[in-house]
Amino acid sequence: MKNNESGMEIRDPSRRKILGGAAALAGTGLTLSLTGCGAASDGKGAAATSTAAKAAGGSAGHFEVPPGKLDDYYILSSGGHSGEVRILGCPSGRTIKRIPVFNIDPMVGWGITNESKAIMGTRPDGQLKYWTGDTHHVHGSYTDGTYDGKRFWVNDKLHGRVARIRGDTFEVDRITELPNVQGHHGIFTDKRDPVDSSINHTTRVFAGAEFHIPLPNDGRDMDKPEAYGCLFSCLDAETMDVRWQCRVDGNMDLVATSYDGKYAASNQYNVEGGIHYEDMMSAEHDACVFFDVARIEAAIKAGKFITIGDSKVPVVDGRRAANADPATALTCYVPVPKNPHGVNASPDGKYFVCSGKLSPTCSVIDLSLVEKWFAGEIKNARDAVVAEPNLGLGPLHTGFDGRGNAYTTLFLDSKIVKWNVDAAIKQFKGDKNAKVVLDSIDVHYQPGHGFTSMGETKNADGKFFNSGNKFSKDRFLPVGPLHVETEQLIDISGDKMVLVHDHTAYPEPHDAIIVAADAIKTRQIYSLDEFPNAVSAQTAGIERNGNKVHVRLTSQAPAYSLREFSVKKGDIVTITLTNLDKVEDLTHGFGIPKYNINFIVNPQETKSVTFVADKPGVYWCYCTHFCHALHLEMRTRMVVEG
Ligand code: CUK
Ligand code: CUA
Ligand code: CA
Repeated sequence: MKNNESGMEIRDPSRRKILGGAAALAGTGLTLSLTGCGAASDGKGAAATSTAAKAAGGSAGHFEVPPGKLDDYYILSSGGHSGEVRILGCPSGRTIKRIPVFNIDPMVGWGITNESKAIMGTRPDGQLKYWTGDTHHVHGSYTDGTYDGKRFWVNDKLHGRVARIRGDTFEVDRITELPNVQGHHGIFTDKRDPVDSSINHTTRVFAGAEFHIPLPNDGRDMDKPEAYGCLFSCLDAETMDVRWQCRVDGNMDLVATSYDGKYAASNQYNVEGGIHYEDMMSAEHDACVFFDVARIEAAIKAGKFITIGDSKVPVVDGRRAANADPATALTCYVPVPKNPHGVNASPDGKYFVCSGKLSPTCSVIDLSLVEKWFAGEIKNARDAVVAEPNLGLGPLHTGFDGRGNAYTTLFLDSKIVKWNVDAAIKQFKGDKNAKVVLDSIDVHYQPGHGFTSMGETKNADGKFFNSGNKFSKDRFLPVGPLHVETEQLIDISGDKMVLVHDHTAYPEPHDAIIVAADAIKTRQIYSLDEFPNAVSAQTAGIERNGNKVHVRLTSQAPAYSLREFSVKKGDIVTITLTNLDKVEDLTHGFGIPKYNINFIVNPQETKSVTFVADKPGVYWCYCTHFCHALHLEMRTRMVVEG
């Protein structure tokens, strides 16, 4: 047995060989993004790891979900550059649903139907404005400090958007593009109203911008990086309008919110405003910036804001120079060691933990001391840091068990470390006997996000920790150069962490939340009157208006209401389809060969598509979703006359 730099046990030196190179370089802070790739491409290393993988166990058979039994939790996971969100069961790890969000998905017709295009946003010519996205963080609506299951939100880092997902159908109902923002990364809902303390549910969604850009980004200041800026945005949870933005010094990475509703926080890794990564690492300290939401909204009421470019959204000044006086400050910058990653709020409401990334530490920020800084009672914001335990190499994200313990992913060490927050505070005060690190477990490999069951609520139950690993190497059958990712579920209910199982993750999820199944109430079918364009037996048929043709169809297994319909070459055809079937899961599809039309209608749902009938001929529109013994016979014939 040996020790690494952080003083922790190394259980398997053979395994460390492949990661050792990475760990050794980590001290320079330069190699974080490179190390995983280096290790992953080391074929010998991969072989050497398999013993350790076995040693790490996977014994917890009692968490198996037997056939026919349901999971205890939903996992809502981002899908990274796939642009989607996934729903998994926990503890099984089974994938239950993929929700198209910023991507096109012919399975449901997302990005194909008129209704989904209206949500995604179109250009004047009717084409989608964007059909790519990069989702990182999913968070839910809260009531009384815990998930109410009503709604979920996810960010799009690529185009600076926020999408809202309905909790009853797990479908996207709104997408908002943030003005003057690039690299929108962190997102979090408020847990109660920051201004009206009688409102105990989510009213706002906060969004941080990671990349500096000219403000506005219209061609000005391109060679003047010092003029670039980053905006922190606040959306209205109900209307999805952007309520306000706050300009900060430095950039923003992850976002967390306080349980009292008053504060949102974002960790910053580029207080330097650097353009190249070495510039972004030049300062000894970066920061975790706290936003006093009530003060920001009061400043806007008092007219102390600007607008930027074409945007009408009020923008307040949250930069250091404008906020030097704590009594009026909108923002508080708490210095933390250089280039931190995730920030997470502890379920007792007391602490925000910034994971060190380039520093082997986590910084524990006491919210009550941040509050004291805003009240002018303490001078130095750094004094709000009450612990900085040394945990290992590459700490990225931290989850909590509700029993005072934290679980931090160590990217470079490929470990999860369990540590006690109170003990870390005692140690920081000088108690040399404080037992901070309680346990650690190898994960496979290079974990990014890690999250606990109900861990971002006051009902954190300390049952499971999910490690979202960035490299799977030898854990699954190889499928060519790119490997699927591994998520590892860990039982954290006892003193020792126990690996439950690996499940695969199609690249590449970042964050997720684990939500108790009983917090979510889904519906069985839609209701016809939710759709103003619903087709009934009376309105079904074909209607022509110049070269615009509207085909109104209903479906009822195993037939569409029209057996055939004719249009003329050049017609602009809209097909509206209402599924009259009322049985849960009795979904029909509608595909048109050669016309790129493919979508489904769930029971009692209505969708429409519009296209130009530019190819004469006979086209069998058919049901793509298996629905009935006569599913293959479920067709209608579209004749496009030349
Ligand atoms: S980030 Cu990816 S592992 Cu976008 Cu939450 Cu940390
Ligand atoms: Cu209707 Cu298959
Ligand atoms: Ca930095």
